[in-house]
Amino acid sequence: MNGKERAAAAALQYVRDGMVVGAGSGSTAQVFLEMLAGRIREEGMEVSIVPTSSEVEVNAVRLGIGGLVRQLWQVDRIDVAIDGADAIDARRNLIKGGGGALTREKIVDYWASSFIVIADEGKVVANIPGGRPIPIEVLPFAWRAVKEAVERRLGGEARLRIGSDKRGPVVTDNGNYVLDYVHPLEEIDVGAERELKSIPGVVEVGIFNGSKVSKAIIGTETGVSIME
Ligand code: DER
Repeated sequence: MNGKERAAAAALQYVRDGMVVGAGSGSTAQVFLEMLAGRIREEGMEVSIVPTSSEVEVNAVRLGIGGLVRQLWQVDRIDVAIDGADAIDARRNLIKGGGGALTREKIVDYWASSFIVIADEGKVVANIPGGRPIPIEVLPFAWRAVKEAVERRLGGEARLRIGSDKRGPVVTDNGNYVLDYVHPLEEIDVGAERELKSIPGVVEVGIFNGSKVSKAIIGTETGVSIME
């Protein structure tokens, strides 16, 4: 097993029969979903799955558990959300949004009774953003205005995310664009989440406050370490 697999396998133990599970996006969360599908098939475990992106919905159908998918408005709670991260620091602050799903992820992750992050040790940084860009979901109408405002307030550069297999800007599941903001310093205060969110046209910011993270499971080549 690699770090992602070890973290995903460890997270599986926090899922119980009858739970409503928030399913994160990205490759690590996909490993978790595959393992969860296995438990469901082999043990007849009954859970509801709330996807955080169209990627997760498609994967659930592909894994034969599409019938367990519920839209967020169909459930009255999220018992546990399992999600990845682009970076995580010692206070469990996260950078998320590398996969462009940050808005639905934050809604599900922050609403969950328990929010568990799974990542390999390569995602651990001293302080966020740890050299990673900070994704910002913006209304298409406002992308240039937000870009200018962010650069004026915080310095650095905010780049419109352009598709690799799709020409033109990446469009999120919510019909918005993404700016990848490169902060000029190694560290950014977690309060920047609120400051950036206050800019008109910003839909969501890829800074997740560590106070919302119940635990982080960091997978290594030899085992897992838990941050809580
Ligand atoms: O987009 C996201 O927030 C994902 O969770 C991402 O940050 C983690 O993706 P990975 O598990 O493929 O590295």
